Amino acid sequence: MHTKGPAPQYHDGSNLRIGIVHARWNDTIIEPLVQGAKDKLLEAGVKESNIVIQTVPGAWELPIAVQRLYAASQVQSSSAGAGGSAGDLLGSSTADLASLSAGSSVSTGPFDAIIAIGVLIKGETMHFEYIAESVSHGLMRVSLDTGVPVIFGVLTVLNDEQAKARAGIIPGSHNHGEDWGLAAVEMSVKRKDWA
Ligand code: DLZ
Repeated sequence: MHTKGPAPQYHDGSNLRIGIVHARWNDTIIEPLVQGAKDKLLEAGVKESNIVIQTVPGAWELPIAVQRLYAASQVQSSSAGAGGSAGDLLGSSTADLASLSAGSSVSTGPFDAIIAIGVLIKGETMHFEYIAESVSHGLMRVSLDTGVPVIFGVLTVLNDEQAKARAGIIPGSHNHGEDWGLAAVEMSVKRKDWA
C-alpha cells in the first residue's frame, strides 16, 4: 500500500540544536530510522555537534526521556560547554541522561526540537496497545507542556515487514526517519517565528 508523506519544506537548520531519543527494542529497524533523521538534519545544516542522541530501553521510556533531556538542556544553557562522546548507534554527541540532569557539560543550550524514535510491533498480548497509546499521549503531553516540538517518530506496526517498509529497508520503500528529521527542522524554525 502506498502512503503519501508531506511535501518536504527545506529550512536552514544551521542555528538549531536537535535531540534524538530512540528506543533500543527492534534495533535493526531503529538504526536506519535514526540514520535517516540524522541525514536530513545534517543536510539542513544542523551541525553534527548540535545533534545529541540518547537511547532508552523501549518506547515506553521515550516520554520521560524526552522530558528530562529537554529540562536538562534548559538548565545547561547558562553554563554551557561543548562535548559529547560516541553515540550508541551512530556516533553523534551523546550523554548519559543522569549526568545531563546533574549538570554535565554536554549541552550547549536548550533543544529546538526533540525527535522520539521507537518501533512497536504488535505481538500476541495487549502490550502493544498499552504502550502505543501511552507513549503517543505522553509525547504529545511533553510537547505541549514544554512548548518544544516533539517529533513523533514511533512506528506502530503489525509485523516486521511493515516496519522494514517504513524504515527504507525494503528496496524502493521510503525511510520515515527522513521525514522526522525534516519535520524537526521545519518545526524548530517555525516555532522561533511564532514565539
Ligand atoms: C515490553 C515491550 C514489548 C512487548 N514490545 C516492545 C516493542 O515492540 N517496542 C519497544 O520499543 N518496546 C517494547 N517493549 C519494552 C517497553 O517499551 C519497555 O521498555 C519495558 O516494558 C520496560 O518499561
